[in-house]
Amino acid sequence: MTSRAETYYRSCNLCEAICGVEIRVEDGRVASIRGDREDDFSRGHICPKAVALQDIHNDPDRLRQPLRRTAAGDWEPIGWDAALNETAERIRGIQNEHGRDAIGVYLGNPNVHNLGSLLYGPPLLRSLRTCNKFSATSVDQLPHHVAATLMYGHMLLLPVPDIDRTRHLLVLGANPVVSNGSMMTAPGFKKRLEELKKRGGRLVVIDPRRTETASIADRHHFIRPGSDALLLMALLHVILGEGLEAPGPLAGICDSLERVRSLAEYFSPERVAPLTGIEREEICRIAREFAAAPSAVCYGRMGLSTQAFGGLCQWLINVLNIVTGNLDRPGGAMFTRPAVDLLTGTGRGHLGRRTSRVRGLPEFGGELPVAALAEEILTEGPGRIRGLIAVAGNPVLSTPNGGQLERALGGLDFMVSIDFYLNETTRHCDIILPPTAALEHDHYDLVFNLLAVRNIAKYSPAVFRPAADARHDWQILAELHRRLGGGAQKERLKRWVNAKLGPRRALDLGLRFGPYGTGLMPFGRGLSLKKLERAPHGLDLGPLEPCLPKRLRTPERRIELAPAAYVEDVDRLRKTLDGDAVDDSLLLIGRRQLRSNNSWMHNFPRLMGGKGRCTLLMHPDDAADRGLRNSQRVAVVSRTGRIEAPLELSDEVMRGVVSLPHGWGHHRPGTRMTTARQHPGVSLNDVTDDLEVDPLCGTAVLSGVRVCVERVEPG
Ligand SMILES: Nc1nc2c(c(=O)[nH]1)N[C@H]1C(S)=C(S)[C@@H](COP(=O)(O)OP(=O)(O)OC[C@H]3O[C@@H](n4cnc5c(=O)[nH]c(N)nc54)[C@H](O)[C@@H]3O)O[C@H]1N2
Ligand SMILES: Nc1nc2c(c(=O)[nH]1)N[C@H]1C(S)=C(S)[C@@H](COP(=O)(O)OP(=O)(O)OC[C@H]3O[C@@H](n4cnc5c(=O)[nH]c(N)nc54)[C@H](O)[C@@H]3O)O[C@H]1N2
Ligand code: SF4
Ligand SMILES: [Mo]
Repeated sequence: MTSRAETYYRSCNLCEAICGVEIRVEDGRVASIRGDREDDFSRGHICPKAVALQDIHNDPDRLRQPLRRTAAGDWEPIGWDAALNETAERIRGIQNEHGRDAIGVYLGNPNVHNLGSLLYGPPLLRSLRTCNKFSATSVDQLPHHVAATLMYGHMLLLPVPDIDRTRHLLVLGANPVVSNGSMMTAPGFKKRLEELKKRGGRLVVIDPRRTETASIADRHHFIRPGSDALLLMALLHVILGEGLEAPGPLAGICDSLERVRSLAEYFSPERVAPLTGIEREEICRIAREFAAAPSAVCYGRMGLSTQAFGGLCQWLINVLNIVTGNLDRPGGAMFTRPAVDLLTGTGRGHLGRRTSRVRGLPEFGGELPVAALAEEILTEGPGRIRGLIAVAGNPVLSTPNGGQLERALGGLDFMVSIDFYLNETTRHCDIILPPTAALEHDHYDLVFNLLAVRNIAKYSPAVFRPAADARHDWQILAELHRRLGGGAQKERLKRWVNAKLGPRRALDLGLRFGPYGTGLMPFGRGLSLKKLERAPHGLDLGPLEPCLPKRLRTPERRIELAPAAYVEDVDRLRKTLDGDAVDDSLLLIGRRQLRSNNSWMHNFPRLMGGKGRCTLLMHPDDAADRGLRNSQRVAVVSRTGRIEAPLELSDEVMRGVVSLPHGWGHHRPGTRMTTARQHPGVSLNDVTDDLEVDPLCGTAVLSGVRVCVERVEPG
């Protein structure tokens, strides 16, 4: 047999950095995966997870055929038609008997990394006409969308830090050196930071842990978890109180600056210092340096978004960038001009049109906060969820009070997951529909091009042909839609055509009619899929350019600096200053690790070497106070649960704070993930609390969870 070697160029779709990879295939197997040096955007950078793309492809535990639960509780493989028919029948049966809302939907994170799911998921969801839609957004970036909607008029008008040109980067609650950046697609973040420093720029990090990012910063300040909105208010207090604001050309299109000034007045540095743990002088210094920098950008991510004042935090970050003239200018926070522009054709976002049935949490853009999912299943009454469709999600490990959700899932009449693992969530299913994995389908990043620090576009061809009886995510979604949707003959024909065409056609149209597109001209010079396919390392469409007020989607193309929803919420923030001062309970925060990706990449031996990573970090003085020793097993206890983990003493966490990574807890019975089971760890979300949300937008509070830590007696 002759050996056949081929090289493929793609973007890694595992995280938001979308690094270019070069995949060499020999005799039908991956021979190597390397960073693609000719990809001008990622310049050869990859992290260890990229190499594991082949492990996902080859994993013997990966499901390759639909599974159905038998009466005895085992699993039997079944054919696609049978699986899809039964799924559609069960869903329709539940909706016919109990109403539309009796079917709930949960969409997990990998959906946004999958072109087919992005294109074929929404029509299926709409056709279900259920109010009970949930996703990972409400344990993640929801506050960013709320700010974009309320200030810029569209949930996807998300300003991106222009890190390649800025002179001053103020980071709160993000660890891009490990996470590789989020809501900011910037592969090789560490190198980009080094370049920032080389051009004389400054990096300041605010985080309760001296993270990998903080360690290379010019300055790092510990902050008491959950108090960032106070700090941000105080920064505005200093800037607006000392007349350091300089909104520049934005002044003419912004409303309510005086309102913000008067709101910030109360939050003086001396007032907030005791609660934040950052001294008054330091707060003034952070503010003055930010205002004085030739260009500056403030950026906050998971640690800010998933706290009790996450909504206010993301608003205040935008305000800070605006009043210092740093929105929409090079080196500040800028908007992209992606080749497929999602601003047309997607919802603008709206907050609180409806509320959830049981607790009255606000909906955003048609979705309810996932912190309410379990109670919507468990609480009797009309509109109770009795059946669940989960697509690429593992909410048992990734949403607050996972233990309660697990009990809820166990009591459903029907559950189906589109997922290729039998894991902590899918083990509760009646049917599992496994899609192809990344290397078997082509790809284009609709979402992350929108969030990239340069305007870029790249098409990734499939590396392997899927097995004859395999289905892509989009095919499963389209087939379910076809089976579920009733409607007129014309509608049915449309669905049938869509189920045949696939995402490529929609992508080509999106490119052709996008801002760089060639339209329908067969020989035009503009962008089309064909043109993109001729650029295997991707196309650079240039740096981010100022685009305001044109790109705003507010009625008058103006920016409201003080939307009513935020102004009202400031009262709640003010009250925290009047409350009890800091007590001595411990505040639990999360931490991401380079070789993990949320909950689902612990099944690859290549990423699992070394000592156990699921440890509880604690400051040595806190341990001494409690008589605890390094490496000792401790219990972490909260209202919702109790987990045990080895203690790791380190002064990289501030006093009063403990840290545990999320996405572990693979010991549950009935899963089929051999390697993950050997390194189970415990789930942080067994002790986070579904009742703790930011009431403004319903985002779960995952940071700063009050816990007790106790010694576990051996035996
Ligand atoms: N305490 C705490 N909780 C958190 C976080 C935290 O920082 N702390 N982070 C939150 C964040 S930011 C996020 S995004 C969420 C993630 O929450 P989820 O999206 O619910 O969880 P993941 O761990 O990403 O699980 C993804 C699932 O999709 C499957 N999958 C992977 N690729 C594909 C695919 O291409 N198609 C299909 N159909 N399935 C696929 C995997 O097998 C896995 O079951 O977790 C959140 N939860
Ligand atoms: N290796 C790896 N990369 C990933 C992921 C992964 O699981 N592993 N997940 C991907 C996903 S889905 C996302 S959304 C991104 C997230 O990307 P990031 O937000 O950059 O990642 P985190 O590590 O969650 O960073 C949150 C930081 O907030 C800090 N923090 C916690 N509470 C507070 C607080 O109250 N105030 C402040 N100021 N800081 C606080 C934490 O110590 C932590 O350093 O990462 C993505 N990339
Ligand atoms: S940083 Fe993200 S995109 Fe880049 S190789 Fe790692 S997982 Fe893939
Ligand atoms: Mo995320």
